[in-house]
Amino acid sequence: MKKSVYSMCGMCTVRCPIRVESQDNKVTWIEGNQHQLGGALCAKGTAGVAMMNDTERPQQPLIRVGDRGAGRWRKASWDEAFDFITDKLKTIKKDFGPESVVLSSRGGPWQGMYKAFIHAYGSPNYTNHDCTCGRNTHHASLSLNGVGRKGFAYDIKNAKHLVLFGRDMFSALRIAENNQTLDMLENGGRLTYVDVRQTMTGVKASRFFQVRPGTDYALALGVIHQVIKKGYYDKDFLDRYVTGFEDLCSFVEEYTPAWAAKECDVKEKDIIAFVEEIGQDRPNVIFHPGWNLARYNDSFYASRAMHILNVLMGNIEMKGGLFIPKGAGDCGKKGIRSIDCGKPDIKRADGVGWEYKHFDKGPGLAHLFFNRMISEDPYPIKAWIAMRHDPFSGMPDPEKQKLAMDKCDLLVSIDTNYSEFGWYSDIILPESTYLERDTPIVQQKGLKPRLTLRRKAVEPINDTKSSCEIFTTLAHRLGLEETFPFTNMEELWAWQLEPTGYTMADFDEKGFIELTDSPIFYDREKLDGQFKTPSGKIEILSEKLDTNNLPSLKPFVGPDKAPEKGMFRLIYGKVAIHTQGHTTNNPLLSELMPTNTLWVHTKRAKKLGIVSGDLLEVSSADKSYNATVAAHVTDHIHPDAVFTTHGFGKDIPKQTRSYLAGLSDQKLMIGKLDHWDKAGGGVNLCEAFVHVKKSIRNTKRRAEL
Ligand SMILES: Nc1nc2c(c(=O)[nH]1)N[C@H]1C(S)=C(S)[C@@H](COP(=O)(O)OP(=O)(O)OC[C@H]3O[C@@H](n4cnc5c(=O)[nH]c(N)nc54)[C@H](O)[C@@H]3O)O[C@H]1N2
Ligand SMILES: Nc1nc2c(c(=O)[nH]1)N[C@H]1C(S)=C(S)[C@@H](COP(=O)(O)OP(=O)(O)OC[C@H]3O[C@@H](n4cnc5c(=O)[nH]c(N)nc54)[C@H](O)[C@@H]3O)O[C@H]1N2
Ligand code: SF4
Ligand SMILES: [Mo]
Repeated sequence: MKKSVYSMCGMCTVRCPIRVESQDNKVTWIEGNQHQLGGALCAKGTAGVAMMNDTERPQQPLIRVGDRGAGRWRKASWDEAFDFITDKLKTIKKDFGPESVVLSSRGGPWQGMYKAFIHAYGSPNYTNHDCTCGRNTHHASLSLNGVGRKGFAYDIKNAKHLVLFGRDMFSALRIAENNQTLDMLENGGRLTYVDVRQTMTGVKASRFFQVRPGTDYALALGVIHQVIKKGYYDKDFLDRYVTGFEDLCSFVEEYTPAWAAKECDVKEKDIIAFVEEIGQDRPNVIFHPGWNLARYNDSFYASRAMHILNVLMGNIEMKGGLFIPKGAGDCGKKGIRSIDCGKPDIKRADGVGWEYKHFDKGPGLAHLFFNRMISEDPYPIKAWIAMRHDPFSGMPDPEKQKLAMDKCDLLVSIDTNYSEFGWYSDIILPESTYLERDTPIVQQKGLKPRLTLRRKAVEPINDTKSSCEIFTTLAHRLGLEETFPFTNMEELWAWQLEPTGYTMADFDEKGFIELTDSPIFYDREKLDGQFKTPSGKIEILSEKLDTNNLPSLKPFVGPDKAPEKGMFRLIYGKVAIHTQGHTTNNPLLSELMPTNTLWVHTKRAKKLGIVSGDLLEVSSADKSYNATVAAHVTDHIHPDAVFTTHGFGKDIPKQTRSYLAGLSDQKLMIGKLDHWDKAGGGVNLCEAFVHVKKSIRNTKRRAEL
């Protein structure tokens, strides 16, 4: 039978809208939803079928029989798997209290369901991946604007100038954003790109700054200085909605473009010319606060500087600028119901909310659990459930994490693949791939808010279940029906839609329900109340930071120095054909890019006697971990750094295509769990250094092996 469904791609967390055709339970076609993406998809999006059909993914629940990490498993029925987990969770609750269970997930629109599960069980310890992703940027926005990093969206298409600091968007894709940027460029808009190396985005840019690693904050301060000096800011907006501008003016006085140029290894005249451009293009200039610049010591302050630059441009709540995402209420409509449960009134084990009072308590900070698990302070942690999260790939120093995880009686991985954490865990619950599962309905905020959902294109081809089924069943077995008051998807959808007046049939035409016909902008004269700070204004000086002994305007210090001469800073990034660590074993994508390499600057390579293709030995700063990878010698990287693509160096024999292929950046980041930004909370992943030398293993011999 032929079928066509609207759904959402699941090959990365962008979740592009798609349409999938199938015949006799086989997927025959995937394309981007014509109504939103005009059919476009990225290479990963088209590799979804290969993932679904891959036999190197878990195909039924698996219970560990050997030692942790030994890779010996026995197949189990779902009934047995649910019993295994619920029995252990009941015993742990009885012996250690419900707070001794942590649940981590990869955030996203369904995290409310996972959070509700762990809260209903009685633990406050929900966490997510964001300490290694956008936490600094999030906290920077909160401290300034009173709303987090998702409190603003960007109307790139209508902008005149997009400024990206290490936001390599044409590798680290979001299709809609890429399309908007291409439209902006076609309309004559400018793109300024800042990175420590040349990238897919840099080559499309009208201006490129190759900076010394970790100096974005200096560049931003130099730009702010010049913007203020030239008067290229929106005085009316500042008067109306912003406090602390005078303090900013005196703070940046010493940070001249000449100073910034020296710190960043760029030319003063280029900074001045750039400021002239944004002077012409404002207010339609967008500074993206980025992600990767958010992983250095001072990234919280670098991100704050980006947010401040947006404020100076006066680009908030306008076409071609930043806008506040709108929801059902803004359309005069009632919102959907979502699974929810209040947080238990117990201290979090990561210290967020009591020891660290200025951080968002929602997901806390995942890296702060590990030391506390080892010391059992404030209480022991006895179970870790990882839902669509691989702490051993997404967070540094997996060996240290294992010491903490060994304190647990139960490690659960809910994953579509074997993750590095899953391989070490006690039980793997295989989730059906995105093509084989339904999800709850979600609201997508924006200028035109909408309701959408993922719907299965085919029935699961293996003995797998959706996370919604998994959490609902676990909840029912643990007596938590009050939080999960439904038994199947149809009941859940009906319960969610009930207040809205819409029905499931309303999704049929386009795959989503638009809550309004035309974009909603707020009146710029009436933005009071939109900034959720104590004063209701955008606060350049934050009282919350002050009471936590943190400056609002921090003098530039610069990144860490290499501990020894000759070492390199290890930086990393994404490529357009892989997602984090979980597509390197995909049958199609592994063919397109089977391994990573290490980029080394030509001059440094020459000194080391390295040419492209040579095998290199790369060691962690303390030399306790070594790996071998091929060199990519290039002029297009700052000489202080080496660069690799994240997601390789996997150690899971069951995944034959990615097994030991390439280099793992996170395994080289020894000690980095304890190296984090006290103001922003993010892990300083980019402050890691490595030793690099030519390997004694020659390429020819390796090829023969
Ligand atoms: N060294 C280093 N560390 C990094 C990064 C880096 O580049 N280098 N990147 C950082 C960034 S930006 C992020 S966001 C984090 C990401 O860190 P993680 O969130 O841990 O990484 P992901 O690979 O997105 O997903 C984790 C797991 O989800 C599984 N998964 C994928 N799809 C599904 C699904 O549909 N259902 C279920 N149940 N599981 C699924 C994958 O198989 C994978 O095992 O890592 C961060 N850490
Ligand atoms: N194809 C693909 N797309 C993705 C993802 C994916 O895994 N694959 N992941 C998604 C996720 S979770 C995220 S968070 C985003 C990440 O999106 P981005 O942050 O844009 O992506 P990255 O590739 O991690 O990092 C971008 C760049 O930062 C540079 N960089 C390193 N140090 C510095 C510095 O000191 N200054 C500056 N200016 N640049 C520096 C690196 O060289 C790299 O080119 O991408 C999302 N999109
Ligand atoms: S960017 Fe590519 S992989 Fe990610 S959701 Fe969109 S189509 Fe899928
Ligand atoms: Mo991320």
